[in-house]
Amino acid sequence: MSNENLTAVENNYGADQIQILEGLEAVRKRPGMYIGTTSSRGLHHLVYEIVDNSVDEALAGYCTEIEVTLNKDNSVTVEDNGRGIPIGIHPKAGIPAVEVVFTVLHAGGKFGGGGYKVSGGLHGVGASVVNALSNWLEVEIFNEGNVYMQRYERGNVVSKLAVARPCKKSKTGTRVTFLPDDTIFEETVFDYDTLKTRLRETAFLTKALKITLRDERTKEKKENTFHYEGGIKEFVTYLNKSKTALYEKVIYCEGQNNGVYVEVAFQHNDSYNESTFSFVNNIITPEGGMHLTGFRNAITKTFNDYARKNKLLKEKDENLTGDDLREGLTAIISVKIEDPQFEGQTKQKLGNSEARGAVDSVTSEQLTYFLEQNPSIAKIIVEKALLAQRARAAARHAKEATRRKGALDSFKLPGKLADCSDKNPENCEIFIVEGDSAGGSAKEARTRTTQAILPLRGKILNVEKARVDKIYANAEIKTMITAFGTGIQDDFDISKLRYHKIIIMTDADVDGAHISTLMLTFLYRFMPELIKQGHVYLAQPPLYKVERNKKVWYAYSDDELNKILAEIGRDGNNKIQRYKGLGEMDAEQLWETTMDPERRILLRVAFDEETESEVDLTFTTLMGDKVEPRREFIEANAKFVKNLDI
Ligand code: TSJ
Repeated sequence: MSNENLTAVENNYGADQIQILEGLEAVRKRPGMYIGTTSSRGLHHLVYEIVDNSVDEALAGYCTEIEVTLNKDNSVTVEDNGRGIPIGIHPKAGIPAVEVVFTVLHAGGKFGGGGYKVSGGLHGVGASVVNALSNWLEVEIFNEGNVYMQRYERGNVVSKLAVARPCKKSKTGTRVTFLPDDTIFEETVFDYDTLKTRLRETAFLTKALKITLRDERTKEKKENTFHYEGGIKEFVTYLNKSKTALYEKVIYCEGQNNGVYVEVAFQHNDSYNESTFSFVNNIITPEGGMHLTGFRNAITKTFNDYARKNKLLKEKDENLTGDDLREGLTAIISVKIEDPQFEGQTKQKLGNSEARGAVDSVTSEQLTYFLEQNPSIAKIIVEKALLAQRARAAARHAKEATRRKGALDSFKLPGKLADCSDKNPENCEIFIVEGDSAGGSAKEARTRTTQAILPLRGKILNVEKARVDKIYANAEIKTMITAFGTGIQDDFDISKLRYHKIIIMTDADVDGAHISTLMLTFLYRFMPELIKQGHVYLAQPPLYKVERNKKVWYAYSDDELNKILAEIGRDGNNKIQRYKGLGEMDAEQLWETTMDPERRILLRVAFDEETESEVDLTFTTLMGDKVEPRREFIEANAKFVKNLDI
């Protein structure tokens, strides 16, 4: 018997309580089973698990404010102004309900009134898991002029629930503070920006809820407050802020149908990309599902009906397709449902078929009415879709023409490509290299069996500002599509990928960064699976070469340069060369520093699907044409780099 259990017996806990401790012990033994991962991502999930409980209280109508504070000791405090977790004795467990919440797995929502209506087994269940994975956790409940307090360590009760101090009689709510267990998590330092993005999203999704995030760890205290009366309507405005909207209003539909609460908001912009994000109970569904299908059906049907009825589409005209109508669309679909079923390989796809009907009927009904009330907006959208229809036909022709010429066939590989000889894609990598001269060195340096080189001339097309027909007509892009072998968009087939590593190799300067971003934008918009499945990398050429007494060091950052100099001594015997571009390195240097799998540094490009809306915003902000948001972005933070993993 473990020590924890002995303690429990001495404290006169019954058999039930011993079961509880064994339950939480299971969480500590296999944390991955309960929070997915013990990486930084899992660490941040602890905060979301706790915050979700407060959000449920807000959805039930009893809480208007949540505050999240990162404390100096790296513990986190989450406080809400809800009713407070019930402190009465739980009839079955014979202990205070709050203690059940923190010590019984999946205890959330099993008591009380209708408070957890929409939690559906997703919210309000994580408190005991967080407790089990925390060094210590303290809960304070503000109730009738008293603050009730209880403390736990590694999931175990160390003090009975008791009044700790008085408080204002009118104050109600719950405050939880916990320190993640550093023997369980690989990373225990919270990242302010990660929490900020997620909490902003939560505030958008929960109309009128005010969420404040504070950082008390640093000298300069940080604080952000998110409070959106317009909810997802304001989310759409936020996502479109660096684009040019085609009309001022955000179209918004809301309603309840078949036990599903539906909210939909959208607005078109002058770009050619769709940015739609769907959520179930505030959780993003990266693979969509029934709610997304319902939305798409409603959009296609309602706009075609309207366009026919109002003669914007003539009898001989073909119907507008969903793709036509969604060109330049920014949309949020949010449903709240009692018992969500998740499907698909990664369980990120909503399976409840009632959600399809509900979103379809709420959207169709209210959108029909909206279009009748706003004929000028209706006309703008239909005309945009008609242009898209024509461009799509042109693109089809362009594609067919290129196909006829065989330019997209992988057996007609582009002449500029120096291909590798190994035919197993798993062993192969392709370097996309900026400029012919660097391309030349790379071709000389490479391992011919497994490394292919594709030099690109100049800047590639900015796909944020071009339609599909232009994209098919662009030589550099065509070359890449052919070399990769997968095709793009609807034709995309990952099983045809010819290289498992696609490595973008550009100069370590501003121009190089710009070219990398253009490349990534192209991949993100047209072959997102390549990024999602981790096939895309950025090469890291060194910034400096240091020579001393015939010995050579390479530094990949200023910090590293300083470290090297500190080690070898800063005197006249050092020769320091700053690399301005790949072209300054000869083939051997390029191999040693940037291409040799044994010695190089590669950054794998990754993005967190949970905050995909932020990734989308990153690309449109970096590549869009509004200058102001871009400056703000670059000054605020090179967020982009945050999406990179080594
Ligand atoms: F997860 C948690 F338990 F740690 C936690 C819960 C953490 C935080 C910061 C807040 C909460 C929480 C729980 N806030 N509000 C509530 N509400 C209830 O637990 C509650 C209150 C009253 C009734 C009722 O029917 O009277 C029902 C519930 C579920």
